[in-house]
Amino acid sequence: MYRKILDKIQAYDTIIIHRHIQPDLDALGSQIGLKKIIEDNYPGKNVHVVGDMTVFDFLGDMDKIPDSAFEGALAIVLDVAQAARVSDERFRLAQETIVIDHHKNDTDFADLFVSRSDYIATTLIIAEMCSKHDLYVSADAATCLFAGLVTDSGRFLYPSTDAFAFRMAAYLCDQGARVQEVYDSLYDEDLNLKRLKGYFINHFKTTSNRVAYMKNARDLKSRFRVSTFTVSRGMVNQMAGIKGIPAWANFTEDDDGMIQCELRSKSVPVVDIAKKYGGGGHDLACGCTVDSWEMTDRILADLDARFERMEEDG
Ligand SMILES: [Mn+2]
Repeated sequence: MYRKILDKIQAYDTIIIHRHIQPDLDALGSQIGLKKIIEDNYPGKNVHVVGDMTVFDFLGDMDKIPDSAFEGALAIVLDVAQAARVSDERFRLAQETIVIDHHKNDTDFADLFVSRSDYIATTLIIAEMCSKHDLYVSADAATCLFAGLVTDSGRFLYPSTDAFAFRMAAYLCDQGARVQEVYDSLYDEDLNLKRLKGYFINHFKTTSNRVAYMKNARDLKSRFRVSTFTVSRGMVNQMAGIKGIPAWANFTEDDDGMIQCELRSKSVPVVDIAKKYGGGGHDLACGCTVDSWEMTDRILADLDARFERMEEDG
């Protein structure tokens, strides 16, 4: 399968790399890392990265390219398989599209789909492709891939962090990944972010079966001067790692009045609940978007029912 990807890269002069909207470090790390890898191993090719940006800008910037750049180009889409969630929809203008993803979703647009839903990060797929095919991985590229691995594994804490993840971490360190630089970027926080975390810890509620949740109205963002993404994806795990709380959910109103739902669970899969409301993701970390607070109550009721028999587990 990796051979097929590399053959396609070889065949095209222009390669444009996409990933999902509101990128996390797995999306950006695999995107910017793959760009560097292609540039280093296939000199002379035009490689571009496109999409919206979030606070995670320390790995590099996006490129501004005209529509004409997509003509006859290969588009590679990373860390997302559904067209609606791809940032910069101009991938549709490309001649051919490859999707490389580790989520449990099918693709609805790819010409070639490489899916590894048992991998903890998309950057691991890129890293494995490089190690298996002896591609040169610079220290910069390795740092990008490591950033995706360390964040999508919850700093190597999530239960699905396996031997393969650690082997790939070692491989990336061997290629010169600057681990300390990644951690410095992750842990040196703005004061307003620290205060927002405090707010979460002090204000979350629990359902009768001890599912923790937060409902964040729009004004919370202006109060703490942060984005929807920061409140939604960035804060959900403030409710993680608490004895007796098997699952937690974060509901955040975005600027369009839609409510972004982030669902997390310690060990019992909840992704079917996210899917029921039009979303998806991983077994234990998934999400969906709904259009009313009433819908969030339905999601909470479903989550609460899931943990009805689990009270005694604590
Ligand atoms: Mn990912």
